[in-house]
Amino acid sequence: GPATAAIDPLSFPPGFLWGVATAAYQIEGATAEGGRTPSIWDTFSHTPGKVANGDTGDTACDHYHRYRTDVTLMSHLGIQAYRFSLSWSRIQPGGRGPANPAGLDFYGRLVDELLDAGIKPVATLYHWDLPQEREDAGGWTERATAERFGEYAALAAEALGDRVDVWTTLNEPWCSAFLGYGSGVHAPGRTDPALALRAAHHLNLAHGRATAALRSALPTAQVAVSLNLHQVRPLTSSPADLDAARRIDAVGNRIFTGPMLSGAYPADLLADTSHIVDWDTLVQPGDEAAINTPIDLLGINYYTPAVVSAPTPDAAAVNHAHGESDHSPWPGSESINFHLPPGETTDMGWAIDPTGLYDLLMAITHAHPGLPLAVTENGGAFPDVLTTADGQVHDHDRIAYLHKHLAAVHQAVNDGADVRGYFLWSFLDNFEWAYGYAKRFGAVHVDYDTQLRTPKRSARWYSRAIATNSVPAL
Ligand code: GBH
Repeated sequence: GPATAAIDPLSFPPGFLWGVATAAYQIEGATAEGGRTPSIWDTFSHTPGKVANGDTGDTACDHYHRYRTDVTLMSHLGIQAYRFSLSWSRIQPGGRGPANPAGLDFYGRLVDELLDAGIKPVATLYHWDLPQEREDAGGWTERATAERFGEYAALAAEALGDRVDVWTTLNEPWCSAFLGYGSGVHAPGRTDPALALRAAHHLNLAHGRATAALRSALPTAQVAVSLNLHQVRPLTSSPADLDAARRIDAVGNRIFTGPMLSGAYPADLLADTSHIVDWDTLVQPGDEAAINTPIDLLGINYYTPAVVSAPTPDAAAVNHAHGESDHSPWPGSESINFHLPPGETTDMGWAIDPTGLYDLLMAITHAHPGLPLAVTENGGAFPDVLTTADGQVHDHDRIAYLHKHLAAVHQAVNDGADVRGYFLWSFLDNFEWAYGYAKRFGAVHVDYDTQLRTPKRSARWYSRAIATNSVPAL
């Protein structure tokens, strides 16, 4: 009502950037067009038993062919920025050698369309779709992949840098390393804690190499990385639970923020995992300095907190945080217990807890004062209620989720966190990795038979947030 509007308690600072996010393999389809070669997600999704319902990204949202109307839809919703990812194997088939003009052309056309619509492009170089040929050569477990990634970054920067001035190197390297090579629930589906730690280091190095390549090609570009930092909470304040939280924070968060932001791997992480990997041969002289190349902004992807307690012998077997795998994604901390906090969950079974986002933004602000931040992903999967009467998708639970989390971001900004923007995950319902099309994160509904897009009620609500630069009432 008018009283609320007059007080206007939840306004964001002027210039706060409102966006939506997607990723190449989750929306593009057209996996064999324009010279694209297979990625590890093509291989994985076509391997029986790896993805729910045998779903693949072969067609996905057919965005490769529908990008123009998708941008028009973004424009109608008032979206200010679009965070998308580039498919490495479209731009550089096989992950080495010269650029593929058709692949670059697709992203060039997408970027032109965005700029015409007044939408800021935010390009992510890597959202989990490693060229299969690179995996056949060892993938992220091999140092050479980091070097190849730097070369790919240079090609992308050269072709798109005149029109894209915000870049992120990696999306959630924790998932690439520990779900890809540890628990195996993501591509390439390997399950070896030593390989997972090697992958983590090479992803860090890849971030450093790509940042250097972007800097030298594009001196004025903004360079960022998106991390799924875990908001780790001990179940109780017992010393054993506190130590469990410290260990998960080390191998979940500081394994990336340590070298990226502070120039070194944390000593406690090295001690916790020295029986698994020989860090002295893995980390070569100069690596930590290369990974520490300054960034302009840290992207934080947040969905749910992690509540942990002391290790027990049966933990690995009952741990819900391991997903559909007998293998832990937590090298050296396999027996730590993860707990689902009481209260509401999303369709993923993840606890809905906006205080986790607030605490995360404040913790990173205290640990790295002055570091500009952005929420580069936040959102929830909810089953859609599609009413035939008015053809609308009444996703009130998603609106409630967004409302609470935006209020948490607003509170963090008020309390001193330098949060520059927020990207809703996701623009469209899409291929939700191991869950296939069964889980819907979109603000826009996708009918996978017709490819019809229908903005949900949450998309309308988000439009109002953007138009008012505030958190609207429910
Ligand atoms: C992001 O991953 C991805 O960047 C995006 O592509 C994806 O579609 C989106 O989120 C939704 O999944 O296992 O119960 O302890 C997020 C991956 C989610 C992994 C939270 C760790 C912990 C929940 N992370 N998860 S639980």
